[in-house]
Amino acid sequence: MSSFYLTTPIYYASGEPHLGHAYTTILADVIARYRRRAGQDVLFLTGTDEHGQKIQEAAAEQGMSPLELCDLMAGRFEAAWEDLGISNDRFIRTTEAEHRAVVAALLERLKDNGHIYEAEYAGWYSVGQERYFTEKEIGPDRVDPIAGGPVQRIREKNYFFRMSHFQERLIRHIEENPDWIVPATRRNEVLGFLAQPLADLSISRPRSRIHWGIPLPWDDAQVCYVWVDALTNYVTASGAIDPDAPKEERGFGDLRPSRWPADVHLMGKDILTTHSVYWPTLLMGANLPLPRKILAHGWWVVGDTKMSKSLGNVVDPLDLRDRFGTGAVRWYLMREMATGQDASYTPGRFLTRYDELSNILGNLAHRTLSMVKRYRGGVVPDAPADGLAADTEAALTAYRDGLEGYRLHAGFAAAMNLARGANGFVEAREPWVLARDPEGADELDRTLATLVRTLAVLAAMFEPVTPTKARKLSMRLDLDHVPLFAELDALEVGGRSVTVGSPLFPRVDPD
Ligand code: ME8
Repeated sequence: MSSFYLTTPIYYASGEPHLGHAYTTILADVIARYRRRAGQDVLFLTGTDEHGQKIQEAAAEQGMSPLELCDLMAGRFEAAWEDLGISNDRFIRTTEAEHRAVVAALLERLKDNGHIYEAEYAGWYSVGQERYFTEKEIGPDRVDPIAGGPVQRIREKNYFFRMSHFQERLIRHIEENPDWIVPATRRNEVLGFLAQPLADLSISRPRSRIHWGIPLPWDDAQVCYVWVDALTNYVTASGAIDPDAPKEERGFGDLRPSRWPADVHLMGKDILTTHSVYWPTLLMGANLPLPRKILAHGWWVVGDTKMSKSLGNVVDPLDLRDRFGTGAVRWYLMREMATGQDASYTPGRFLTRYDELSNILGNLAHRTLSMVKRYRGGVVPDAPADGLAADTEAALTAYRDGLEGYRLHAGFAAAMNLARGANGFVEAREPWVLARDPEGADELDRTLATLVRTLAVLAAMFEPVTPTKARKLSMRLDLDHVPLFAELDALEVGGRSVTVGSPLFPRVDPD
């Protein structure tokens, strides 16, 4: 069985889960579910980023210890993911003992390989992004270029990683592997960034300033820089490094049997530089293989403004879920955002996407099942399900291309189009006319069999995005599970006893 390892960012334990975090996590979940159904052995990782200045300060503000805050927030993220139907195999927290030991082992390895040195550093630091920016990046107003927050001037002793040493190798890797960073616009951004000489990376902070971190194995007065700590989570969860083994057997160089390298790291475009420059060079320094793909998706805004706590416009995915259901939130996020581009949340667009579920897919299911009940006593006729064959084939091809090529919006558009086409098929065949015509019995049988078969195909296509509703639909079709793609060809619908039930996606009051 082939395996597939995918990751989301680990979210800062200082903030509440919001629509943006939900997007990346649902994107990962949909891919994970699709791959599992295609027979792959999936490892799907998410978690929380719990060290560093941001957490230390947030905890102090709330009168808690950093670990108390992290326990509370990790619990919130885990609960949110459960409510949104996330099927992660592991939830990692960077305060876990195993992770702390792997970070220490990685740092030690970088040092043993001669890539670490000590120096005095002065620069502009953003606590919001937990990173330094250059004079050029912060501009004349001296603000963090990603979120516009404050930066502070810091001068202190740090240890450095010779990131500059790997610049040429990284550029070559990106040029030789055009699909390594997707979409292409993001890849070009990274290449543009790498056109300037790459500075070395400060990888530690004095403990006198930041106590909340992992101490360097060789200098207890310094803690590991939070991004080096956080990025390492992907290796920790893979099992590639055994920090308890003797140094030469820990897994650097001769890779231990493990899930490393990851097949894809998913993230927003805000943290592309850390993932496509810091992370691969650190891996090169430690003699570890690079991840197979880095996907940076676009940014959710609200109307035309940035989502932010201070503006009070943060969209809570759990609120939407309480009103419309998990499937509706998942569908909206996957269908509305073209994977690499920005998207704007508006209640109107949300309702439009919900209406697709309700008026197209839900309606097709309801009318099909009702007609089987009304015209054939609830038993699917044993007739050739030979309508819509070309539409179904085309939809399945476009769907697979979309889900495997990280263009999920296009894949799901193809699925919804099939449902739309099936509604058109109902209008064209007019089963209510056939039912009154004694000569129409055969055609009515074939029409109903075709529609039921199409619903089974749609259940398979919608399972990754609306898993609960897909299961419900399958049960109503008298199937004991949502069919796998490999099972569709041989699937017999004739003779099954269907149940009509209540609408899958009930109409909502737009107010
Ligand atoms: O950056 N639109 O954590 P974070 C789209 N701890 N995606 C969004 C979004 C929005 N408006 N807002 C957030 C960190 N996201 C680090 C990561 S990884 C080793 C360490 C999503 O809590 C998107 O995936 O700030 C983005 O990259 C991530 O949340 C940032 O989460």
